[in-house]
Amino acid sequence: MIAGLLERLRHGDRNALARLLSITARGEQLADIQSALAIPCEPSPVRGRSPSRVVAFTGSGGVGKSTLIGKLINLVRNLGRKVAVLACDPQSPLSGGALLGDRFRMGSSTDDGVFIRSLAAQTGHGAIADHLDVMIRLLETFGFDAIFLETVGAGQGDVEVRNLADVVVLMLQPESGDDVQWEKAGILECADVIVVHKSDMPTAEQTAAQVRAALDLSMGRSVPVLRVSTKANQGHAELWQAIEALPLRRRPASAALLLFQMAVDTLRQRFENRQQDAELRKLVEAWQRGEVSTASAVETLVRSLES
Ligand SMILES: Nc1nc2c(ncn2[C@@H]2O[C@H](COP(=O)(O)OP(=O)(O)OP(=O)(O)O)[C@@H](O)[C@H]2O)c(=O)[nH]1
Ligand SMILES: [Mg+2]
Repeated sequence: MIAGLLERLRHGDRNALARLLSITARGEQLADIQSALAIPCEPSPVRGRSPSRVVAFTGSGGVGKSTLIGKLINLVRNLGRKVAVLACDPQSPLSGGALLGDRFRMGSSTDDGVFIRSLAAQTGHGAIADHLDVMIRLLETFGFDAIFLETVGAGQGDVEVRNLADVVVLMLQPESGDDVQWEKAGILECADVIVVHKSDMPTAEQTAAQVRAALDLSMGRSVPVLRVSTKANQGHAELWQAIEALPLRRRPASAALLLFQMAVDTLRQRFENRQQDAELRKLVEAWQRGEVSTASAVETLVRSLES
């Protein structure tokens, strides 16, 4: 079934894409999906295309991520590119992400070059929805030129998102009281572009100056700090230019790495099937009592999962 769906996805079937994303979001048949993605397709309408640009927009709740993304969708569409959005929502898929969909739908409801999906982020897993890497690969395979991720900034989650995205756009707003937080959490270090959003507010320039000063103090690299107001319709072209000027950070997924991920999934499945195993229980107890070292317990566990 997965191979069939992927074949349809590769030929531009949006229903197949939607179904595969849902299956992935539920964590089902991941090994099948990953192995099917790893097999080069023949013939493929995607071949010869330049790789997708994955851009993460991160920042506190209410900073205006969805509104800004809605605006950028229009800008990117006007350049003739196809764009997909994965909006990670920490609470429920019905608030932030759906709101973004609503906003965009208000503008243009029948555009085939746009795809928006909201995802529930898992608690205890940063601000990132599970299996986001596989979802990005699915959207890439479909042929989107730009893939936007909306994630609520949460320190650790930002670090994770950096591994998935080519470009991380950190959004701040004037008078948010966020300034102490971002300096402490090292969040600035994860950003490739910093947006002071809602720059229609009077203290925006002051905030931008503070950010520039903090950057000068903490890092040697130069990070663009841009003022953008979606309300006043200012700064979006400059933002997109800054994003496009950055190199694509992600390397094409290596087949060896995909295979390794599948091996890990298989081992996890075996482990879950053996939770009640007496041998395993004995090993865990001995380790807890300090009778076997951690290194040796790990070796024994790996060997016991070999078949
Ligand atoms: N003043 C001003 N307000 C804005 C601007 N852009 C968005 N807003 C307002 O900011 C509020 C939050 O916007 P959202 O786009 O929902 O913010 P978000 O970061 O996606 O929020 P979450 O998804 O809840 O994390 C809304 O009330 C917007 O109308 C702007 O450029 N200027
Ligand atoms: Mg939002």
